[in-house]
Amino acid sequence: MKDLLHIEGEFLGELGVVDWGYTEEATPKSFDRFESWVEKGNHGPLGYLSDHRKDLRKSLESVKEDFQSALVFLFTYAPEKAALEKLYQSEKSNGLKVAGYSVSFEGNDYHYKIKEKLEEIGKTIGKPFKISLDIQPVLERDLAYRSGLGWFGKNSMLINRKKGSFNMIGALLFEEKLPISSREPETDHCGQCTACFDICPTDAIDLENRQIIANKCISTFTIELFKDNVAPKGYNDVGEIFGCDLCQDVCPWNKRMDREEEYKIDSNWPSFSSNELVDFFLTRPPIQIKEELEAMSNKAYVRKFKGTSFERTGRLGLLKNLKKFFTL
Ligand code: B12
Ligand code: SF4
Ligand code: SF4
Repeated sequence: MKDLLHIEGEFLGELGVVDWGYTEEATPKSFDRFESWVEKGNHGPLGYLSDHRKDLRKSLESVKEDFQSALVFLFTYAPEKAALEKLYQSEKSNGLKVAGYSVSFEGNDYHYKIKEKLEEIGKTIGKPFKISLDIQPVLERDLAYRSGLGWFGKNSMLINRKKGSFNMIGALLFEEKLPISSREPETDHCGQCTACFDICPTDAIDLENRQIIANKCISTFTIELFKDNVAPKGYNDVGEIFGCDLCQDVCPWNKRMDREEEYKIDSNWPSFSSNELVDFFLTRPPIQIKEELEAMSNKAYVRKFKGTSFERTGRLGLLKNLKKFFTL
C-alpha cells in the first residue's frame, strides 16, 4: 500500500481531503442508537430512513456484498465557509444565509464533485471499489467514527480534532483488506460545552442522545421539503434560507481553527467571483430575488441552477424558504 501513502501528501490534499481513515468493520457501532431515533419518530418526513432501507444500514454488506474494508475521507469546505463568513460581515451581504457546503465545491452539488474525487482516488489505488457518498443506506458518520476520524458532537456532527466539522464524508468500499492499520475511535471532546444546543433557534437538538429531531431542523425544512410546509418554530428569527450551519458556527472545534490564517483568505476570495448562487441569493435585495423566482418557470429555474445543490429544492422550495421575509 505504498501507493496510498505516496498519494496522500501529493494528491489527497489537492482534492481537499484533510484527513482519512481505514476500517474493516462492516457493522456500525451505533445502529441501536439510529434505530431508537427512528422509533421515536425523530426522522420526521425523511421516509427513506424508516422504510425497508432502515435495516440495510446494519451492515456495509447491504451495499457491497463482498465488503472487506473501507477507506473513509473527509473533504473540507472550511475555506469556502470562512469566505462566506467574510461576505456576511461585509456590505455586500443582504442578510440571507446558506449552508457552507452548498456554495463550496466550485458551486457544484457535492454529490457530483466528491464522486469525481473519490473515483480519482479509487483509480489511483487501482483496486476494484464502490463509492459510499450520502445516498447509500450507510450510517456514514459511524463509518467515519470507526475509522478514527472524529467523535459525535452534541450537535450530532462528526468532529475531527484537527479539522473541525466543516467536512463532507465520502468512502471507498473494497472487496479485500488493505495493508493499513486502523486508528482507535476518537474519544469525546465536547466536555461541558452546550453552545450548539444553546444557539439552535428551533430546539432541534436532543442533547442527551446527541441527535437531531429532523422535523424541527432548519436543514430539513429548507432543503428536503419542496412544497409549502409549515416552518419549524424559530425559523423566522434567522436569515437561513438553504440549510443551516448555526450549530457548527458556534462550535469551539471550528472556531479554534484559525481559518483565515490557515487558508490565507482575503475579502476577494476568488472562489466566489463567479458563484451563481452567491450572486443570485446573497447579495441582492430579498424582494428582487422573490420577484425573479416568481416570474421564472420551474424549467428556467432548473436550467439556471443545474448541477448545484439548489437544483434539488427547486423554485417553489426556495420561495417557501423566503416567505418568512414577506409575511411578517
Ligand atoms: C438524514 C441526514 C440529515 C437530516 C438528519 C440529520 C441527522 N443528524 O441525522 C438533516 C436533513 C436534518 C440533515 C442535516 C444536515 N446534514 Co445531513 N445527512 C443525513 C444522512 C443522509 C443520514 C444521517 C442519518 O443516518 N441520521 C440518523 C441519525 C440517528 O444519525 P446521527 O444523527 O448521525 O446519530 C448518530 C449519533 O447520535 C451517534 N452517537 C451519539 N452519541 C454517540 C456515542 C457513541 C459512543 C457512539 C458510537 C455513537 C453516538 O449514534 C447515531 C447513529 O449513528 C447523512 C448521510 C449518510 N448516509 O449517513 C447526511 C450527513 C449526516 N449530513 C451532513 C451534513 C453536512 C449536514 C448539514 C451540516 C447540512 C446543512 N448545513 O444544512 C446538516 C447538519 C445538521 C446536524 N446538526 O446534524 C454530513 C455530515 C458530515 C459530518 N462532518 O458530520 C453527512 C454525513 C453527509 C456526508 N456524506 O457528508 N442531514
Ligand atoms: S442545523 Fe440549525 S436547526 Fe438544525 S440542529 Fe443545527 S442549529 Fe438547529
Ligand atoms: S458546540 Fe460544544 S457541545 Fe456542541 S458539538 Fe461543539 S464542542 Fe460539542
